[in-house]
Amino acid sequence: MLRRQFLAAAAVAAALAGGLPAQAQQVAKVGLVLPMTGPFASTGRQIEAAARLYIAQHGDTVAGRKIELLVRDDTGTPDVTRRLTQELVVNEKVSFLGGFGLTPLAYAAAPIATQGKVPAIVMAAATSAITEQSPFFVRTSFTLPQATVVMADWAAKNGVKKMMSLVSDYGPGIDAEKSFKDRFTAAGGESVGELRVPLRNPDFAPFLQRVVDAKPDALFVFVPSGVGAQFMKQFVERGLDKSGVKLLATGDVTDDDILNDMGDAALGVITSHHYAAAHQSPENKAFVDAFRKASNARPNFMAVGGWDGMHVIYEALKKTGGSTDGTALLDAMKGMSWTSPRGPVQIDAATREMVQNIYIRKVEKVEDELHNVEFATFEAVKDPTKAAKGG
Ligand code: VNL
Repeated sequence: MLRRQFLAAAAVAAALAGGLPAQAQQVAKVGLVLPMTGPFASTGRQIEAAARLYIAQHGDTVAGRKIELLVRDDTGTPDVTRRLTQELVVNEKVSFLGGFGLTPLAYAAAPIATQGKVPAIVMAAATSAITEQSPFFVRTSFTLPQATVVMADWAAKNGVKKMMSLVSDYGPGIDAEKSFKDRFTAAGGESVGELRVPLRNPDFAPFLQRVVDAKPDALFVFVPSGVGAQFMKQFVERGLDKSGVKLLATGDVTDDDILNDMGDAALGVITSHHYAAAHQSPENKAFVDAFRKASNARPNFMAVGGWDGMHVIYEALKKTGGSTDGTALLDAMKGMSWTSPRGPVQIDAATREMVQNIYIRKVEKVEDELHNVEFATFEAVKDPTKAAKGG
């Protein structure tokens, strides 16, 4: 009894002296699991830089809690994602998870977020089914079907009759292939071939030869962020840039991080996506300028996913008054809307997916740099594969 009283008194004294363990009351840890090395390191770099910029601009204290950012490198390997995510939840007791550079990495983290009841912000990976793997997933990137159906509509309306597709052979590529074909053929177009290229160490040459032989009006392409330059190089080597086959793609291919190094062969490529560094708005100008200043680089769509992911975390904490209860935070995120550097966005309360504008863009030279210049806007597009769920 005496000992208990003594301990209680000691705790009060410590609290008065400001010595209460800060962990328990004042910190909210955010654990980002990202590919910081390996073939998809650019995705990790972009997201980390954007998250740090967000914190630098908005302060590191929200609703009385100090935000502590922990960045872990999963090298793009699902087993490593699983181990690091587990460590962040069990040992670091993070209040938020985030990152997830590729679809298999998001899948690896899903059961841990669910078990730990930790909100997990998918800032990059874009296979539609990801958010169905955990009720604690909220996505601030996009889905491939969301970007792709817009491209298919545009192609059908702009004189393209015969299409081929070429995609990386995994989740987002399969999503892109299917949404394009379904939408384009429903509009009366014809698909004359669907090509799937391995994700790891892809050699596009034999696949591109089949495109040369089939001579479609257009080729629709999805490869993940970072891989587009290699694709473009082989596209040109096969002479496809001068063959009359129009190149259409999702914006992953003309990723702003690498676009400028692709050279003039990329000029005229038409893509659909939710973000371009060249997007014209005051919010985006401020974002791009600050990002360039902090990182000496152009932000790509991964960066905007990281930036908006931090926004969701900050605003959710404000709404809960600093409570880090996972379910309360999730509720706070559902239905949230704001003006992102990409344009107006909302987290669909029913699906936990972004409702956002999808832009059609064309690669053009702007002040001596290659840019994705937006020329048409499809407003407030939902993930079409979940449209029935509404929200
Ligand atoms: C994914 C989708 C990855 C789109 C990407 O870049 C991308 C994915 C790394 O879901 O794995 O641009």
